[in-house]
Amino acid sequence: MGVLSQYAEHLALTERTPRITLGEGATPLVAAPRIGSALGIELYLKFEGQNPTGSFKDRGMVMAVAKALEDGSSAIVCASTGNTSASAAAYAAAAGLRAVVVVPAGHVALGKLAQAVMYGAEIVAVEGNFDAALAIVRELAKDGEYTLVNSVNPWRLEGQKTAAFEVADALGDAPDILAIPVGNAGNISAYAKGFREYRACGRLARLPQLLGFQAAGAAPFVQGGPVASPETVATAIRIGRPASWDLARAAVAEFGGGFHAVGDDAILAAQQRIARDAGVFAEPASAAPVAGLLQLHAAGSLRRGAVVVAVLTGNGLKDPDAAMRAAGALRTVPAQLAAVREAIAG
Ligand code: AN7
Repeated sequence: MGVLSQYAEHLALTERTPRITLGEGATPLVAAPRIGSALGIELYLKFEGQNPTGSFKDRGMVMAVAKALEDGSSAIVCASTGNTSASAAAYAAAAGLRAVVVVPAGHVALGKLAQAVMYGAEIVAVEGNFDAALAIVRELAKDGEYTLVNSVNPWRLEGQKTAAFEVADALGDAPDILAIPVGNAGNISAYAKGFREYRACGRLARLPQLLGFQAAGAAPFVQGGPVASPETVATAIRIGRPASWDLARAAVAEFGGGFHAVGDDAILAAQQRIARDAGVFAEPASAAPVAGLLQLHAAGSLRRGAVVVAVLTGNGLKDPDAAMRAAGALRTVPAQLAAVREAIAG
C-alpha cells in the first residue's frame, strides 16, 4: 500500500501529490524476548531493513520524491553515507527523475553502492566525509536545478514520522523508551514529530523517552558539538556535523531521554547478538541502540520491565564485508561425509 496512502490523513498531501510507492512501510515490530529478558525489559525491534531498498530512508524518500514531482522537478540530489543514496536512486528511477548522489569515497558499504549503481543514479565519490558532501549538495541545490532530498528537506521527516505511527499502532500506545541510532539526526526528529502528532490527535496516552545512540568516534551530541573527523565501523552514522542538531536536541529535551555513545566493538557484538538471539540481520549502525541498551543495563540504568522499541534502521545484507570480517575465514574440507562430520564435531 505504501505510507502515502496508509497515513494520508496524517500527511501534508494535496490532490496533486502523486501517491507513488515501492511498498515502503508496514515493517515488522519483532518481539525479541531472548535479548529482552537478559536486559529485564520487554524489547521489540522495529525492523526497517524490510523496506524496499532495505532502510528507513524509503519512508521519507517516497514523500520527498512525491513532492518533487508535484513541484515539477526533474532531478534530485543528495549527499549520503549510503542508504539515502540507495533510496533516492530507487524512487527517482521509478518516477523517471535524474538522481545525483555524492558520497564519501571509500566509506560506503558495498551493498548500498551496488544499489545506487543498479538504480542508475549518477554517483560522485568525493575525497571527504559525509559532512563535506552535504555542504556541497546544499550549494548545488541552491539555483533550483536540483531538488535536495537530504533530511534538511522537510518532506523527508514528514514521511519518516510514519514509523512512529506504526510503532504506536502495533503497541496500542507509545513504548516507554524508543532507542534509535543517530547520525544526521533526522530520524530521531521524525519519530518525535510522529509521536507528538499522534498524541495531539488522541491516539497516544503518553510520549516515549528518546534514547539516541551514536558511535563513540562520531558522537557530536554526546560531546556537545561538531566532530571534525568522525570515524566508526558503522559507516551509515559516520557523521560529525548533524543537520538536524536543533530539532533532535529539542525533541530529547521535550520527551526526556538522552544521547549516549557506544564503541565500535560493542556495536559489532550487538549486531551479532541481534542476529543470533533474535533472528534479525541488521547493519552495524542499526545495532547501536541495542549496544546502548546493553551498556545502560550493565550500568544499572535501565528500568526493569520497561517496554522498549529499538529501531533497526537498515538491513545487514547491505554491508556483507562487516559481517564476513566478524566471521573470519570459513572452514573448507573435502566433499566427504566424514570430513563434514569431523568439522562439526564439538
Ligand atoms: C542504517 O544514508 O545519513 O540520524 O546518508 O543509514 O536520520 O541520519 C544514513 C543514516 C541510522 C542515521 N541508521 O539516521 C545517509 C545517512 C542507518 C542509516 C542512520 C542512517 P539519521
